[in-house]
Amino acid sequence: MHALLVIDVQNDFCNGGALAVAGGDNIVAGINTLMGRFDAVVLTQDWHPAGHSSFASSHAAKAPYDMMQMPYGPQVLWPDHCIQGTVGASFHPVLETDRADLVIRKGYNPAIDSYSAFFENDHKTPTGLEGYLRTRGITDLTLVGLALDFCVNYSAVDAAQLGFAVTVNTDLCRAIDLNGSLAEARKAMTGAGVTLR
Ligand code: VGL
Ligand code: ZN
Repeated sequence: MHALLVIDVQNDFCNGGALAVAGGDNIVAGINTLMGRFDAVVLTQDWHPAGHSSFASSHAAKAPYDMMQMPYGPQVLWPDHCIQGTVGASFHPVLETDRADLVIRKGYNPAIDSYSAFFENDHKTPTGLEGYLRTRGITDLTLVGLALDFCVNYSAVDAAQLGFAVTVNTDLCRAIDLNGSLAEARKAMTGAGVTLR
């Protein structure tokens, strides 16, 4: 059983969004086309409360893209994005969300960011996605979406470490590429046994 995992194809990561990823809009049609070829389709949705600890605006004297030491490790501080219930948090209007078996939300814990669809950034708190996939008999995962060097990367590495056979279709991803994060992400994914194609 092979699932398509569509990471964070939301308005705030697309053209005009609060944390727009260059070319984000251009992958949506291709993702829709892919959906029909899998046994299951899962969408993730970045879903932060206002005032989330990953927002630069939540910290005095911090600007977007600064780093901050959190109890769980270093964290990039982002512009406010994907706030629960806002248009920015909604899926891209062209994404065929009706075809999803499951939508899994993440990043709702005010104190911990969650790049990965499997674990929050403390690398311990599960989202529940692993149990869903296993109980459905899914062994193989293909990942697409935004952003390749953050949420796709963390999700792919966690999935591989959990024992899933993981492919990232990089044509249907776009990256933020912050201070070499794309090259680092490619190395992390390859090192974890993820197939990039
Ligand atoms: C993401 C930064 C902050 C992502 C989410 O989807 O890659 N990046 N929140
Ligand atoms: Zn986020």
